[in-house]
Amino acid sequence: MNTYLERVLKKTKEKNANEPEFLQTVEEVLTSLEPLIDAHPEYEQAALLERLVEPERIIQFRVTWEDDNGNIQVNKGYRVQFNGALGPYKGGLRFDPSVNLSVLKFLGFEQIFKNSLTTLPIGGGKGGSDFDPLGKSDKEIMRFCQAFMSELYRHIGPSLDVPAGDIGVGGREIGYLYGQYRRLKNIYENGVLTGKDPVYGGSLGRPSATGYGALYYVQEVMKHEKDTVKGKTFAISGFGNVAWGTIKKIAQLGGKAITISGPNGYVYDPDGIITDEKIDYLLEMRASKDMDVKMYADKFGCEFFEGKKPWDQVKADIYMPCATQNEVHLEDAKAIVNSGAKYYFEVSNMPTTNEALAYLQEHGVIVGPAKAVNAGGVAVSALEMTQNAMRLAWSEEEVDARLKEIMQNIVRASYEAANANGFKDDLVKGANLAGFMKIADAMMKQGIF
Ligand code: 2IT
Repeated sequence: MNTYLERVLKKTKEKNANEPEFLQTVEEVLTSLEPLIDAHPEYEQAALLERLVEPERIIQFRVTWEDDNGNIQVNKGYRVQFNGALGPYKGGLRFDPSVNLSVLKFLGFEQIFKNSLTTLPIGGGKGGSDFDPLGKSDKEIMRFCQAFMSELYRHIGPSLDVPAGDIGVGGREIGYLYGQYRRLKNIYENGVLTGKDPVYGGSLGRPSATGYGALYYVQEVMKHEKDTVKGKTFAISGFGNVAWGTIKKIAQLGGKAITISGPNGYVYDPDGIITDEKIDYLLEMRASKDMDVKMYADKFGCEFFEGKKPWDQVKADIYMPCATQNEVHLEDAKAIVNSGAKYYFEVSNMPTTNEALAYLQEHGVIVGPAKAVNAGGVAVSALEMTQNAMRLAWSEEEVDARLKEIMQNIVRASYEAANANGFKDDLVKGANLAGFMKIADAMMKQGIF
């Protein structure tokens, strides 16, 4: 391996030894960049990679709130402002008990490359809390969001850092967060957050953008393979906003999603999640306090497999994890290869361990990486920022047309970067290379700091 790359990887591992998720993504990304690092010795002189793997700023704070029983609760709050070379820091907020600095640094690092791939002017960031929304009342959610924003508001702004949603943060939470921001700053600055309801400046089509965008990516790859979505079966994990948009667009394109999953098991629906009733029920389930995927099995009379994941159980033409990180391990990858599936598209962030990803690719499965496949969400967020800055609202059709074009360009740019660097049609390496080129260029031009 390139000696500079090797040295930076080793040093990063030493310096962040207690951050496994972050190291996983750094290793995956940096090892893809070798041809570009070889071709640009000036990067080493400018310590470009050392700077790239170190967040520009991390804010960590205490969030104190009162639950419905009058007890005082304390959580950790974070914002990682990872890289601002291409624009204001941009990325979601995740509220989940698994949130820690390693998880947010992995998400923030991925976000830099994803946001670069959209070609829109946004840097990379991520934030959140170890707060667990499960079983919380609406008032508790509101009080938590207000407490969280009471510290965060001084670190963000429409030209500084623009958070959005992620796991555990949807339209309702964004509303409470924005209300508190407006109250504290005494200004109408709705470009500070994206994923808002359209009634106060949210973009039409933002809730479905990640899932729809993923399918536009899938369509473009399948076109390259002279193949089509129509008639294909899809194994999906998760049942939140991202899975919903993905499943809805699969149905529109004549495909059939046959699984969904939650933390405690998966549901197999051989008839497919194709009717409006079934698709709408996903949203209802998500909005319920229990957020239990088993509700779907009970309602539509299909089987729930407790403690199991769809990967090694269900045969499908296309696999699309839509839940969370590290949900597909080596043994799952083996099962997917054995099923004879030709395609695997990551939709959730880093759903695949590095060894599982390598196994899939070595065995001829076409892999679309999360930072490219799910970029439609943040792309429409960037469109929301533009609409807010211009004080206008585009129609849903207009937003969707732009989303489609952005996703098609990401596929083209990925093939191009892969093939120009000797990795034939490798969409994983291609996405890393294409994303990196713009960031590196911008960082070099902005001087050393
Ligand atoms: O992972 C992601 O790209 C998101 N959670 C959305 C980020 C955004 O700013 O819309």
